[in-house]
Amino acid sequence: MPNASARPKHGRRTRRRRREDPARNELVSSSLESAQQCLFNQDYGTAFVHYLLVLNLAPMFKDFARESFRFTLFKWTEELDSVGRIQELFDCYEQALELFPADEVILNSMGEHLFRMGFRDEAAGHFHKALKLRPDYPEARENFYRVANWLVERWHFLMLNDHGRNRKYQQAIQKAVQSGCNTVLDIGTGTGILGMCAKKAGAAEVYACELSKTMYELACEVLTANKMADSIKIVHMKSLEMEVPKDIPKKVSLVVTETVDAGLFGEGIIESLIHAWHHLLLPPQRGENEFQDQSATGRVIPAGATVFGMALESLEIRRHHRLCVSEVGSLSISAAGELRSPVSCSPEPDESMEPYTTERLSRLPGGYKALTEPFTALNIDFNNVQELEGLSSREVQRIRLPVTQGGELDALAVWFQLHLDEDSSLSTGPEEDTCWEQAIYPVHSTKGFVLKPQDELVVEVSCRDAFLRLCSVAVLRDGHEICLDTLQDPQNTADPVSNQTPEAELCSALACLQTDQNQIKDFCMLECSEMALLNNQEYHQSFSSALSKLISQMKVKCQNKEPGSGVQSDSADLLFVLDVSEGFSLLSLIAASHGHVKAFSSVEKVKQQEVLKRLAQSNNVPEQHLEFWLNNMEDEQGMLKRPSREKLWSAIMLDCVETCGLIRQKLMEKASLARCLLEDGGSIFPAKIVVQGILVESDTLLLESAVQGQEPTLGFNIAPFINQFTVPVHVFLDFSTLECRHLSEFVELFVLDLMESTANYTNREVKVQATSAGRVTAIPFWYQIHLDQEISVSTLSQNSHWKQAAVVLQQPLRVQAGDWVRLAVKLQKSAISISAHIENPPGPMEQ
Ligand code: 44T
Repeated sequence: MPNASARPKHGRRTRRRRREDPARNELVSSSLESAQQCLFNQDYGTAFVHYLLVLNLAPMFKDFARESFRFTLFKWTEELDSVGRIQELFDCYEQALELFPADEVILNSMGEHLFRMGFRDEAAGHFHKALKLRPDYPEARENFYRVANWLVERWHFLMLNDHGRNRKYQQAIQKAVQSGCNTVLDIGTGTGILGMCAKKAGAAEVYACELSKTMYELACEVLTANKMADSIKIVHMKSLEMEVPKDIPKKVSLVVTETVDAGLFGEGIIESLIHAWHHLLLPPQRGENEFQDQSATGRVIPAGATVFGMALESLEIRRHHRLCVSEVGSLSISAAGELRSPVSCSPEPDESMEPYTTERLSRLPGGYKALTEPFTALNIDFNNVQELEGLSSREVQRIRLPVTQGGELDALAVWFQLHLDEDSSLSTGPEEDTCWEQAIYPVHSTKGFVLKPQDELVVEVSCRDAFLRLCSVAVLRDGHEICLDTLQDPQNTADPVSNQTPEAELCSALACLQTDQNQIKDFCMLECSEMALLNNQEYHQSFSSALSKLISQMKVKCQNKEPGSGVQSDSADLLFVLDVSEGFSLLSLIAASHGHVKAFSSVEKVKQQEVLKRLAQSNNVPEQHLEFWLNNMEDEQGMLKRPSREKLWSAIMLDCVETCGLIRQKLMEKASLARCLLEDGGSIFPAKIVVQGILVESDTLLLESAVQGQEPTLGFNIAPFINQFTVPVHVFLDFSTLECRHLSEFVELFVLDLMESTANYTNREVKVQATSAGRVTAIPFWYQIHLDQEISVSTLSQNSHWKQAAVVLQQPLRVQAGDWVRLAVKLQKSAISISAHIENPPGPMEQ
């Protein structure tokens, strides 16, 4: 971006002289006139150019023209966006921001474009600036909250609140520096904490690098606040791009890093360390020579890691990665073909696949059953570059694990011990008192496999493409090997769940040896939440019942209106149903399966459409009764337009709640549009949503939201800086396993009537009585989704694909049992905010 401060500034004299220039004045006023004329003619591109000219020549018009200029900019960039002229779009914003560098509306809008284009970091920077300029600007606030989770990931708070981890790192660094490692590089410095530890321990030179722009800027602020801005040199780059002497003057004697994720290698630590050993670190200490000068050799903290694995059964994991049901809302779904979650450790690494997901096993809803003892999957020495380099070419390691408890094999879980040095280590294990999540490698074989106590499970451990991969490949049972290959066609192989005869086992073993590419079955990928939704029978059954009620009501009405026109083949009699759910949804097909219905699905992905078509066929739904709406539509606005025939929709299905637990953006706008498109007697599904919540005391939620306490972190001032990224609404929460004390009953917080425009409000006051004494730190909330008057589903239900959200209060509120708490609940652009106060003096005992 052009640097505004580098531009030549006009002195006063020049300005005055210019203002008096009559030719210039002429140009300004004619351009202004042209701008307005073009605006009137909706020629925004030309209007924009005229405005630029006017405001550059005559800045005194800035206040006068600000509104029209913004309007022109937004219209013009919308046009550029729609035709994909992205570079020009951003050029316009940059020109606009040169004229109005402190215009929060322009900043926010540019942020929105950046965000849509996938530049989250830059987008967030713009939202942040807009918000700093106008803290009460709701659009920027909402945008900022939406991106803050990506920008400064929530684990930063957990890490800084994990005093045990902080202290262990500090001690290990101190020991290394005191033993002579006096030049230090902190790779992935985050808030700057490890680099500051090195400096405080007395290191002569400390360098740090950070890949994320937001974190880099944050670290700079932290260093300044701790008076280390001059003594720690920080660069905004990936360590792999760093060179000596360009970025650091000479090789260092110590690299400190915590660039590890739940699967250990996911942040690229192997690659970073190989590069560091070749380019940034002094040569390693040789042999056991402890008296070698530490300042002349290099080492790494952490020194290495041990990775553990364990096989487990968990219904929660299963339902997010495999299809577990054969019927959904009275549809048979056995003809769906193979459906897979995008988390798969298949032998051919695929860009669209993640090898693992993460869970905190101690908080897994429904718990888990360990099927094997933990086993050591890998040991790695970060101080041995040959070992690091050999990792990716290392042969796949086969491990045989005795099954200790029978159960369905759902996943392999992985955690590790990080050896900071020879004396000290951190563990991320499920049993430890740490906040770290474990890596989960789900098992995909469609039908699952029930392990028995005498079995042995064969697991393959490999490390291609820098990810640690664990794959359950086979089971040894009664001297036979049963293959668990996920790529074979489950319909063509013997069912591994059943007690197979030795012959059948041999057959499946043979099938495993089949390497013909044709055997690799085509599959359709679904997000984990889509898979969980598909497995949610209650949800689909409720929809099916509500739809069937509506359809019969509408049919009766239809017959009353046009007696005698009830011939099924006559498409004039069909009811039209539109499902605008995002992602994969069976609702349109369920509607079509009721007969007399032409349903439109919004499923976009071709493979997913094929699944729906297959299911339509296998469930005897006529092909022409299921259509894909978006195949003919170009833009989202067109989505809710009625069918081409002069017939309005009988039902429109909106999916109102995001998996993360928040109301979908623009829900109420969509609902009001949908209302206009309904035929008389038609309905939106759902008709109404009730937001419910509860007062709780939860320290866990606090620890994940902000750096807690007044004490400086390891003596450094970090909290106020990182806490700028605190977000008041916590998402993806599992209320059923959240450690918390309930301080009230469930309470209705808000009602959204999708069928009624007048019934809605944006602010509501709710009074709730505390049932026991404590500190209200948060208000978890969820939704009762009313499909019609009688039928509803809750996003809190056990089998739901939804998670919950919680408002974390800025200040905990002390309550006594019996106190009335007044909640001010606000809904602004689909975003809920809540503030809580004690009703003081005690209010009337009404609610
Ligand atoms: N892990 C905690 C924290 N980065 C994740 O931009 C640790 C989680 C954890 N910068 C289990 C155990 C633990 N060059 O800000 C990020 C990232 C940056 C780099 C420059 C590079 N090559 C990199 C790589 C990453 O480093 C920061 C931290 S990485 C994420 C750490 C007990 N689960």
